[in-house]
Amino acid sequence: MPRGVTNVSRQIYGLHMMGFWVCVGIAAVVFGVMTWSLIFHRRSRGAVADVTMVHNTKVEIIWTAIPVIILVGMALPAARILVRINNNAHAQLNIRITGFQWGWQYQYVGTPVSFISKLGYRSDRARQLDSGINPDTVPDYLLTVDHPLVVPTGTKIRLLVTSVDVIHSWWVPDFGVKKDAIPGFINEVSFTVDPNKPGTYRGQCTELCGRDHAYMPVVVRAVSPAQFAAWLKQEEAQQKQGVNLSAQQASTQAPVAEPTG
Ligand SMILES: [Cu+2]
Repeated sequence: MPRGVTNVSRQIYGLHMMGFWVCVGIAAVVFGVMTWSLIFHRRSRGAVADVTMVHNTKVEIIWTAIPVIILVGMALPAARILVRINNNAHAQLNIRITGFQWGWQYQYVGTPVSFISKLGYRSDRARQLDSGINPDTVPDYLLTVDHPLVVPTGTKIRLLVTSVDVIHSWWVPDFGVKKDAIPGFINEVSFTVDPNKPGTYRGQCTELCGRDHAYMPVVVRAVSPAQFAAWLKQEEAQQKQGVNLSAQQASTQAPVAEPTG
């Protein structure tokens, strides 16, 4: 389990490790007592089973109370963290993610920036049946995309996750984020990438969604807020240019001849 690079992932990791060490402690006590009994209370040492003891209220209360205390002790921090990581208030950037068969659409809410992210070209070529390309020669095989999602570090980002066809799930282990993309629903999740942890983070669709489920990876590039602002500006300009171009094309294109006969 990765410790991850977000506030969310670190809390989940901490919770996981707490549960892990509690289990280790319980195992040590249980197996310790069992091993001690096996060694020092065996028949060859003259031990005789006490067949008259069939009930002991005090012992039963103890072995009921101890697990209850342990479970409540683990449930309290778990509930506290669940509430904390589901707090989507005061997000500084909203991104709508729409899953489809087979890729992701990213829309930066409040800006015209919107694009589709699909499996990288080299991986896509190599994965074809009888492509003749050895996947080992493709860097980050099946884990690259044409247009990665770009997010600023140190910024609370809220994702609004949905789908247009079947259920997908957007998952980036290093972020501690995994949210189902369900048609007709908008699921929310938020996270903040540590300011000192820019980089490229990879994930996958994690809800079996059909034939090409394995071929719709997630790639997120976390950059400094200044770099992000510059990138967003550039994307906005490009998007505008694209709109102008298609408008121009539409006005200059000769009308398609009606089929005759
Ligand atoms: Cu999917």
